[in-house]
Amino acid sequence: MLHFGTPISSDTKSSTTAAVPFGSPVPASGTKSSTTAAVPTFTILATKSDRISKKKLTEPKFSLGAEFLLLLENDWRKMKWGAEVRETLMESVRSFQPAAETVTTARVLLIGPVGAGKSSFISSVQSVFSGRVINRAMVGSSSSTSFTKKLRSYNIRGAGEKADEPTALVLCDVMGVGEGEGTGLTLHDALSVIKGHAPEGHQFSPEQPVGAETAGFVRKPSTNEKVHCVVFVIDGSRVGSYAKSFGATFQQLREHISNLGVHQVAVLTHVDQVCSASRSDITKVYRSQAIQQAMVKAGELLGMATSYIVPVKNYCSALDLDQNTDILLLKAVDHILQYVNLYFQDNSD
Ligand SMILES: Nc1nc2c(ncn2[C@@H]2O[C@H](COP(=O)(O)OP(=O)(O)OP(=O)(O)O)[C@@H](O)[C@H]2O)c(=O)[nH]1
Ligand SMILES: [Mg+2]
Repeated sequence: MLHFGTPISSDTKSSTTAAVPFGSPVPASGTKSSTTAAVPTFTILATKSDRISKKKLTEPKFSLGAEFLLLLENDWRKMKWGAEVRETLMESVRSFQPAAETVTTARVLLIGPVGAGKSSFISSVQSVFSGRVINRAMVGSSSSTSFTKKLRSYNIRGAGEKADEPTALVLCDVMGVGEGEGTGLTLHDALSVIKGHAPEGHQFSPEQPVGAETAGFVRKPSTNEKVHCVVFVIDGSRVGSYAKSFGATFQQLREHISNLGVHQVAVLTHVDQVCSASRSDITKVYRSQAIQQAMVKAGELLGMATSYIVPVKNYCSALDLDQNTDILLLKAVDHILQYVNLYFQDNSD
């Protein structure tokens, strides 16, 4: 059985390298170059009797999770907001079809540390299509053990009057990856899900890896049953304090997943806790230097260029939908679907 930390055999490694289409660890300088263009000027939003020295303005001190008050003058990633943008994105997701004749739905797996917001992301995307905030995938509270224990697949669809409007998107929820060995999802089980061997509803247990003896084991999964894209979900407010072992775990996982020809992207959650200005106005998300830096940190953790990472604010405490929060979530889905179709392009004969 493969655990995180198990060395990758030389065979796997060589073919992995050949198959890895992206995501080789990005040197800090490379990552920086995509973002430094936006750095020059800052606007101070609140003063808080802050005796801000000149040094602080030019070299802002980054403290993750703290209230951070600096905003860049211009967005470092172009983004449009408003009702029309929301409707266009909704339509684009609704009309999405996997670029493969035999496949009806795109299966997307969310993987990430315990409590990162995987289930919340599924519920939030479902909320956007339902027209109201709902808890589809059960959400826990931040703790050291995963709240989600079973493999659950959610077809994103309209609710109420729009119940007959399913999208071709299926989001798969699994147990979170733990900090220590033997806690949370194992590498073996993560790969079993991606290959389509794990049955729906499978209860994860590090002592009982998915195998031929697992009830409902899918011996020969069809392309429909396999995962077509993996989304790493990282908590932006904790990205600076994750255990060092996570970096090795994720990079090992990424090598194996790339070897299966499955593309990966990442979603940075909890951005409302990284930047207070973005909490009150989510359209500031791409002006926040704290969020920008959290994305760079997430890229370093995952060995992934920041262009693969998108920020989101999940619906957690709000009871009503917000147009711009919807847009950020829909943008994330749109981003994911681009990489889903690369899977079909790569695997079409
Ligand atoms: N403020 C804020 N809280 C969030 C966000 N996303 C998730 N949360 C909260 O984080 C906690 C964990 O969320 P879950 O969705 O259960 O996380 P998970 O990754 O599914 O966790 P496990 O199933 O335990 O691995 C919950 O209390 C959520 O309400 C976010 O974007 N912003
Ligand atoms: Mg969960």
